[in-house]
Amino acid sequence: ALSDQEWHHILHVWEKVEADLTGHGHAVLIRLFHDDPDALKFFERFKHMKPDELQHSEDVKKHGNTVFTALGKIIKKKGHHEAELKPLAKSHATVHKIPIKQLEHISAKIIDVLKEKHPADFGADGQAAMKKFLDMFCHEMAAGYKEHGFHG
Ligand code: MNH
Repeated sequence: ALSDQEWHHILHVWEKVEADLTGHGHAVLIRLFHDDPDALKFFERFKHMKPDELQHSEDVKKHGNTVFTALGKIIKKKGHHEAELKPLAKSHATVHKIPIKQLEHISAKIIDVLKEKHPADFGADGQAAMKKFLDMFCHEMAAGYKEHGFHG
């Protein structure tokens, strides 16, 4: 579990993120698709797009907002996020079929983007706390996956 101090660090940088959830989510998706073209294959709606299209697509921006809104809802529960995480694990296991490896990839991109956009509000302690949270998130998603018989 995370300490109060760790949640404080995470919520501190998240307050900055919330000024532009779409921009942050979009930046993370673009980074994910660029660094790991395999990630794009899971998105029926985006997989035909070229890098330049992805960059400008309103649909990709909207999905960035969807992802970051969901993540923010989980973060704000400070560990009491069962009700938010369970449906996400279910959809990603049974509908989207996203390997846990991909969740680990996006987690690394989230940290990279926050480091770049908020150097003053996301120092070593904040980065460590966010990593701990995202590790827990991936771990709990994997546990949820197993309940649905998906061993991605
Ligand atoms: Mn993901 C849909 C949140 C990581 C692929 N994702 C959704 C939805 C939410 C969401 C919310 C819409 C509701 C639902 O279907 O459950 N996703 C997240 C979060 C993370 C995440 C919070 C991690 C952080 N998702 C990933 C990763 C991939 C992925 C990693 C693939 C590499 N997600 C999808 C796909 C959809 C989706 C595919 C369906 C998109 C569509 O509408 O066509």
